[in-house]
Amino acid sequence: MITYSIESVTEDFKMNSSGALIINRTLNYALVPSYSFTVKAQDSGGKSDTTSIQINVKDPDNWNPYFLHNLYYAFIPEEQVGFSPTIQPEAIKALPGDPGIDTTLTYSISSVTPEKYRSNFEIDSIGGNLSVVTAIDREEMDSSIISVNIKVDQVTDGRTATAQVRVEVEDVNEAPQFPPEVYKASVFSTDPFKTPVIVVKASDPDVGDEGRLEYSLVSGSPYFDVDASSGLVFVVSVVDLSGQAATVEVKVTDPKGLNATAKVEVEVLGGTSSNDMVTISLNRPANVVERNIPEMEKSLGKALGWTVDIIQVYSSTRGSPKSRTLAVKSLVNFIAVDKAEVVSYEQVVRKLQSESAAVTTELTIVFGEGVQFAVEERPKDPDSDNLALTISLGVIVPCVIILVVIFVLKRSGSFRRLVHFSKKAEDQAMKMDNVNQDRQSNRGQRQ
Ligand SMILES: [Ca+2]
Ligand SMILES: [Ca+2]
Ligand SMILES: [Ca+2]
Repeated sequence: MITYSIESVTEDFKMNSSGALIINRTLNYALVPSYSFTVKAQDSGGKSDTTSIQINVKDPDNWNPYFLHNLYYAFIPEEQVGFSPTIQPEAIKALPGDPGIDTTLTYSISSVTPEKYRSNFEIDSIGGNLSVVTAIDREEMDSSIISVNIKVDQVTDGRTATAQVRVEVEDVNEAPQFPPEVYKASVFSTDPFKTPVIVVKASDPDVGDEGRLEYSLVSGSPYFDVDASSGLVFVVSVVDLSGQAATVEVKVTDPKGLNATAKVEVEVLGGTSSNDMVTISLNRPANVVERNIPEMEKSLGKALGWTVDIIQVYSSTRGSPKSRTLAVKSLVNFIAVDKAEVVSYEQVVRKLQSESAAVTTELTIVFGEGVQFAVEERPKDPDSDNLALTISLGVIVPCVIILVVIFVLKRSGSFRRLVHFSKKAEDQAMKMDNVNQDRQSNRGQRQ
């Protein structure tokens, strides 16, 4: 009969007499990864032999990997690309649950909330470094927080762990912007102080900034100025620029000092004086004519072959009491422009007479059948007649005082128009609202 025994004694194994090797207690790879010992077989006569046994303990890896923190924090500035934020409380790191296993961990992003920011983030699969690959616009976000859910995979057996990075997108002040085009406008050299030239309008990406943008001129000018809040560029005095082109540079500044500039090219039409202004009368009320100024300019322009710019529309009851005896009538002051040159009074009157039929046909399209026009007598030139000026001052002054005149930016182009409106203050306020709307819409007309 043969009996078996372990020669080198270990408490972890035992062998029974029939030769079965038995695990005596739980093996721990971390403590003893392998055993080697000798076993002996012996017969009843005392003869024996030995052999060596090598036992390797397997590490079963029954632990998931884990992140050192369940929740990480990151702060990123908006509008930045290729940015790797500093992660708090420390850099993202995961470890295998079983330290004895040499396994590869790979990091990935499992989901992002809100989902639309999924493509904005990337994580380095080996190092776990989180980066922003597409800029995030803070102004487009409902909340400044984005949750990036990350995952680590243990390549060998697919065991995983998850964690979250709470990303806070920080607002950065951005500069205001003008549209890229150059603003173009025209004024007459005789235009008085405060004549509107054009409205410049910048935008600012930052919430709340837009309403607090301030406009100013890049350098002071004796010719033009700009209203700080509305962006309305207006004439100071352009009489010295007659026949020239001027460039006005307007700066817009946001509440934190970032700015942008825009150029306004202003053509100052020279040689214009009241001498070039032609007055015609129409048998239509002034308010009807006012409403049809663009159409009337177009139709007159078509009949005369020039660009017509209506300067003023008023009721014929102004001035001479004699005209009050007439039926409804309005007077229209205009100039004709041919290739940026103002056409002389005489030329315009001659053409109005020679093209009378064509003018009437065109005006009929605008004002309907029965419309009639007549060329009004040329007003006296005050400069050439000082005596007349002195005598007529008593008449002129009251007329000037009761006239409330405002300027309207022409919808079809950059000339501005002077329209006569009601004397009443509330009417004026209402009309100024309209002017402001016109100014706004004028922005879309830039060349
Ligand atoms: Ca932004
Ligand atoms: Ca911003
Ligand atoms: Ca800003």
